[in-house]
Amino acid sequence: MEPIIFPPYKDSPKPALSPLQEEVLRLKRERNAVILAHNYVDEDIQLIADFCGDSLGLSFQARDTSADVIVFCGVDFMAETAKILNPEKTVLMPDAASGCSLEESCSAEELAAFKREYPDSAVVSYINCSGAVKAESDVICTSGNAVKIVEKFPKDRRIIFAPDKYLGSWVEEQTGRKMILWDGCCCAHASYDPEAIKKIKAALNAPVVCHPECPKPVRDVCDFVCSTEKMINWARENPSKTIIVATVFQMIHRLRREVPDKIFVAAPPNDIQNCKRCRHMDKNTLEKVRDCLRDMSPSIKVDPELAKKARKPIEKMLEWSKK
Ligand code: CIZ
Repeated sequence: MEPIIFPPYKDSPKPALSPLQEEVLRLKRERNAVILAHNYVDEDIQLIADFCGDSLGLSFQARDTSADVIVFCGVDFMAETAKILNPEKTVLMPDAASGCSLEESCSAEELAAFKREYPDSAVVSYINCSGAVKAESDVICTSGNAVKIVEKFPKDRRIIFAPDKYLGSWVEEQTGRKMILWDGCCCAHASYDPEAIKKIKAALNAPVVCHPECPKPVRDVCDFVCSTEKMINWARENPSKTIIVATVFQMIHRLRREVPDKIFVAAPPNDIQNCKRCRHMDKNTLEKVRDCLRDMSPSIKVDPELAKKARKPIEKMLEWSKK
C-alpha cells in the first residue's frame, strides 16, 4: 500500500469556511460556548475549534473557561473530565458513544480488586479511563506528563500504573523504575507493524516519531517517542524536511498547521479506511457538533459524589504539571 504523504501546509490551498462551519460558529456565539477539540478529530472540526490540543491542554482549558457551554470534540472520558473540573458548566459531546478501548479495559471494581492484591501502592492512572477509575486513583497523568508525575513519588514507593501497559512500560524505561502495569492498550496504537515502519523509514530516509501508546518493538524502530503535543516541537526542530508520524492520523492536520514547511507522512499500516484512525474519535463530525449546539444535547452528567472523588487526582495532576 502506498504511504499517505501530505505536502507542506504553506503550499496547500486554504479553503474558505463551509456553510456548516459558519453555522456552528454562529450557534457557538449564541450559546456563549467554547469548542475544545482533541488533536485526533477531523480537520474541519479542528479548524473551527477555539482550542485544539491534547488531554492535558484541553483539561486546563476546560477548567479555566469562562464560557457557559463547553463543546468537547474528543471521546467520553475527556468530556467527563471537563465536567468534573468545571461542574457548573454545560458540557456537550457531539456523540456520546465515543469511548476508548483503554477505558473499556479497566473497570473501577477491577482496579479496586487489583489494589487489594498490591496493598500500599500508589495508583497512577492515565487520563484515558472512566471517572470511577479516576476516583480509585491517587493521581492522573497524560502521555505528556506521565514521566514527571511518576517521578514525583519516592523511588521506593510501589506504583500501580493503569490502564495502558505500553505507556507504562515506556515510563518505566524513562524513569528506570519498575511499576505494576495494568494489562490494557489502545487498539489503534497497538496495531503498528515495526517491519512496515522500518521499510518506510528506509525508503523515505526520514525519521519516525511515535506515540508512547505504541508497543516496545514499534517504539524501538522509531527515532523519537512522545505525546502528540510534544510532536510539534520535535518536528519543528528536527532537521529533516520529511517526518513520518505513528499516531492517530488526524494529528497530521495539527502538525501541518504548526510546522507548515514540512512534509508529513502517515506511518503504515494504514489499516482503517486507508489510514490509522480511532473509531471513537471518528464519531465526531461537524454535523454532530452543529446538532449538539442546536439541541444542547447530549450533555454530560456526572454523579456529584463521584465527581468530588475523581476531581482530587485530576487536580493533583494539574498542580504537579505546572512548570
Ligand atoms: O494525551 C492525550 O490527549 C492523548 C490521548 C494522546 C496525546 O499524546 O495527546
